[in-house]
Amino acid sequence: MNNEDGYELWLRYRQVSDTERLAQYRHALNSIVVPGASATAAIIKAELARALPALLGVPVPLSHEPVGNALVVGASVSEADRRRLGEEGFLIRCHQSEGGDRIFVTGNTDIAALRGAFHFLRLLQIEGDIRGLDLLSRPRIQHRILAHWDNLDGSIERGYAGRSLWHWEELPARIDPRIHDYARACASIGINGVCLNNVNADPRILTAETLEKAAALAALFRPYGLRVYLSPFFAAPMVLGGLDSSDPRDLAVASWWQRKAEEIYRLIPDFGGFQVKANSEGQPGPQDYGATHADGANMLADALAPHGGIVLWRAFVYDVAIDADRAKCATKEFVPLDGQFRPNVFVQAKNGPIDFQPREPFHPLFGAMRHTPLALELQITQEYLGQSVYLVYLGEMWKEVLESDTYAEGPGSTVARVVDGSLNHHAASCIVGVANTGSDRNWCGHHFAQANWYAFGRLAWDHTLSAETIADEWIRMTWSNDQAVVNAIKTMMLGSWQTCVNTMTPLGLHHLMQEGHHYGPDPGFNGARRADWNNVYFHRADSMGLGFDRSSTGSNAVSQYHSPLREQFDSLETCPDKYLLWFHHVPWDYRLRSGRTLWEELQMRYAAGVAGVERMRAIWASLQGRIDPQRHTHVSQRLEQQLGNARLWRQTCLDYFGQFVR
Ligand code: BDP
Repeated sequence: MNNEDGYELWLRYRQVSDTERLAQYRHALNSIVVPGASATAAIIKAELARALPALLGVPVPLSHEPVGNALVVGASVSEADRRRLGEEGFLIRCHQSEGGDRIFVTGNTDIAALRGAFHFLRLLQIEGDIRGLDLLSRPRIQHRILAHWDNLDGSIERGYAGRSLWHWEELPARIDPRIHDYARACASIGINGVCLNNVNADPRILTAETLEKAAALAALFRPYGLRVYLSPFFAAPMVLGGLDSSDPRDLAVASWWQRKAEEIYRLIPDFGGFQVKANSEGQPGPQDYGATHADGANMLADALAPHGGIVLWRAFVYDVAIDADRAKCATKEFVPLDGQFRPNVFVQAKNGPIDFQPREPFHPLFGAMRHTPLALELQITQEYLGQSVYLVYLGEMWKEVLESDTYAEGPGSTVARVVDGSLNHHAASCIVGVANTGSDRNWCGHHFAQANWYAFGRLAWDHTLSAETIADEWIRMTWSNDQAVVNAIKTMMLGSWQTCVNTMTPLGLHHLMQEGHHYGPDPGFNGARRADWNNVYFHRADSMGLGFDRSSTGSNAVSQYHSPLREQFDSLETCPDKYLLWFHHVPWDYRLRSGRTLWEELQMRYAAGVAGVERMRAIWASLQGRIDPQRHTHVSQRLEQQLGNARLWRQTCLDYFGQFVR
């Protein structure tokens, strides 16, 4: 078996192994016709010309007219379909004609046809049945954005896979050809936006010089259906424009942003918009002038609106003056502003109310702002989940969030329905994933971290897909179609998130990671300037028990959830185990549903974290010889490291918490 380095991601296009399927595909695909002449059509042609001969093991010529049974890919649909498909939706349909059978992949635009082409290729890659195809697929969420926390110096905040792919210093004169492969990968899973820079923004992102660089990337991305977004620095009018204020209510400030927007759109006519971190962790914002988040967001929205741009205004704020419980701050700040935002503003919240922890309950904001479209921000890069050492499949975690019922409009008011706009009848919708890509040869540091990039795109397109279906596709494309291999890897992936939760923060614990870099355990950490940057703030261990009391007798964060969740979370008896220590300070000898005391359960969970990694390691070892040696060794080494770290977590946390147990 040839060594592989992971560069090809899920677009490996190895020859189909099932002989019946292979015969079926060879029969159906004598020729390819891509009638379009656009840059996107050229990308479709190149992809099919690369993929089909490799998958089928025979030449599949591109021709102007169908020869024999043919695949026809391009933008042309009937009037009736036109409306159903929207801009990016596609159809894949079989037709019989005299000259031969045809498979048509069509949509309203060439971009839609590109999406359909990748979908069709996926069917072959997973060795599915393509006879009698008749399918329509359109995205459930309109803006599906990868957010890169890349800095202009090439470093990546919370990046664990090398340096920035953009090579800012070389742009615009030279564009790394690798970026085409990045764009292909994004296009293949339906991502349609790329925010180029860190939310902790460098003001220089908006200089004329940097905008030229961004424009070069935007030009590359355009035919792949990817729009560019930027994270501006809110005080840019002062830093770059020499104004003496950045107050959003100041007309000179607003007109500076208008001119900046005009400059951007001259260079990037399809610019997506701004993602803004303001008045958060030291970033400047409207509150510096006594103005509100709505004032700030609206000013930027007004500058972008004439050009069709949007503002993603982040709700990651936790000002102690608002509430001593960090989990409550964002909802308290933003709910009073509901209804005040311009139509092209999204308020963007992380999945949970604290900060991308291994597990959190969903962010209560999702059930609390019906007049404002809410964007969901997920973190693909595993900042708090073992970085590029841990094997953690995040598809399951994201499904849990998406399927969480907010009860905002009664049962069935899931986070997914809030985010896709259907619950509150918003036409606009958006989901953002903090990217885990970098210059490492395998893109994501860990071969299995590629699955999270993949899963983000697939769920962003269709959040009704199951985590298992997505894993199945990814495994077949990335590793093997051998059913035994697929089953083994799926078993590893589907338990991996819970293993990570058990390893680090079982039963609703959160934020026990080492300061700064957030890898490894440090439950006793208490040296930070702010109370809520200390780990002891989050777990509150004492001789009485463990956990943050957010019940009605504590911080009352439960009140930010709708009934019946509020009551369910509020009571120790009904609060789900997985959130127990999130919402309650629980006595050490309290008996859980398992019959074990809290202290016993905690020991059991930390042991389960270690056992989970041991299990993955054993399964992986059993696959030796069925996976190429290079990737097999790489993953084995990572699992070994993960196991060491899981043991450290168990020991450190049990030693630490054990001190309090009487
Ligand atoms: C935290 C990260 C920090 C980010 C921040 C954010 O540690 O690097 O800047 O989130 O999302 O989790 O703004």
